[in-house]
Amino acid sequence: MNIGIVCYPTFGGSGVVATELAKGLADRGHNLHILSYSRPARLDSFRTDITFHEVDLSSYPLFEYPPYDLALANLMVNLIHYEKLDVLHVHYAIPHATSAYLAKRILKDEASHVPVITTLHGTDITLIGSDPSYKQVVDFSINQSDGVTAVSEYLKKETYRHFDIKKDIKVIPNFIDLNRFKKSKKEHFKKAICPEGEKVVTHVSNFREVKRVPDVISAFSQVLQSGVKAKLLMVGDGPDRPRAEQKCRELGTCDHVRFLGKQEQVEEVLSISDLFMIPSGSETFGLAALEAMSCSVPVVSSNIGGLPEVNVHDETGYLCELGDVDCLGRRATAILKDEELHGRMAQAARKRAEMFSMDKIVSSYEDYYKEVKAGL
Ligand code: GMT
Repeated sequence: MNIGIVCYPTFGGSGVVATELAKGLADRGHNLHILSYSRPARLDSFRTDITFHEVDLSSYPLFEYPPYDLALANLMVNLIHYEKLDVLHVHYAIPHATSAYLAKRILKDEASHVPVITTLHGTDITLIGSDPSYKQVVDFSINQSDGVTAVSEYLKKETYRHFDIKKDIKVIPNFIDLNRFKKSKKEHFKKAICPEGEKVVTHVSNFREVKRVPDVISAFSQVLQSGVKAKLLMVGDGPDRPRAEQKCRELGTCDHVRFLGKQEQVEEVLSISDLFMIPSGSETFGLAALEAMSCSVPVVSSNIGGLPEVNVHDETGYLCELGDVDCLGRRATAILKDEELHGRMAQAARKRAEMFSMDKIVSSYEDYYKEVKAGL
């Protein structure tokens, strides 16, 4: 099949999932076209079976805000027409599902056999999508898609709660490349960061407010107070990084905290990690937690959204109520202090990650494309 995949190019989860899906589908012999405003971070090597198409946003003095959704729709029209797309799969509803609707309307019969599949990822529903400025358009565009998937049961329920969706939403969870994300020996790296054999606590995110990064710093400070020798690795960057840095200055823990910025090879950092902390205020899945688990790293997370569908309490780690920093610190300390418990959870984490194997989930998408196409 010729498959068009539309996504945001950033390090954010939806862009990662879309790009990894494109690679997985190309590995199965499909021809992939990725549409975005710049080359996705995870599209890191040259492949003849994946073509990247940059959305061309011509600027004009009249446009304080260039109409990205129109330029994207125009590119979709061209790809359906010239590249003979069989499927158009958009990741993140805003504005991708709306542009896809417009492209199909422009092409009329010529595109009637091309299903538009919209995958909902999270903030397109829970934060931005339900904002009154976008709600009507998002509702309409999801209903106009030929197929709709959500990355967790939680997100499916939230979508029905926020919108008047007439369609069946299929849950296809996010996935992980188990060969890439596995614990590998990085002793030199660990020695450099932890010369005294300290334990490593890691957090990975885009440092937006919703990730509650200052909570990670506070909980880690409790770990240190309990007497555990540890280092905290903060991977990623974003608006709340200064707040997190300020927090460690206030708590006097900066000597034990390293802000590593954005990293391409997160699996290398996870390979030397003993614990992953994700205290988000909202998370429809928590791909970062799954990446850690796949590297045999137990997770301490908040008990919200789709996180309990990934991190199983008392098995792969612990869940704490939202904002309960004390619980995060206590649970992290318990895992780091008890080798037997740590070993058991690390093993269970990897085992749980295997349920989200790339192979299995890419097949689910492939089957879903065929099913929706057959129903057109
Ligand atoms: O988490 C973010 O801020 C980025 C966002 C995105 O759209 O890229 O992530 C969402 O999609 C990911 C992939 O499906 C999920 O793993 C994240 O949980 C979800 N984020 C939120 O719901 C806040």
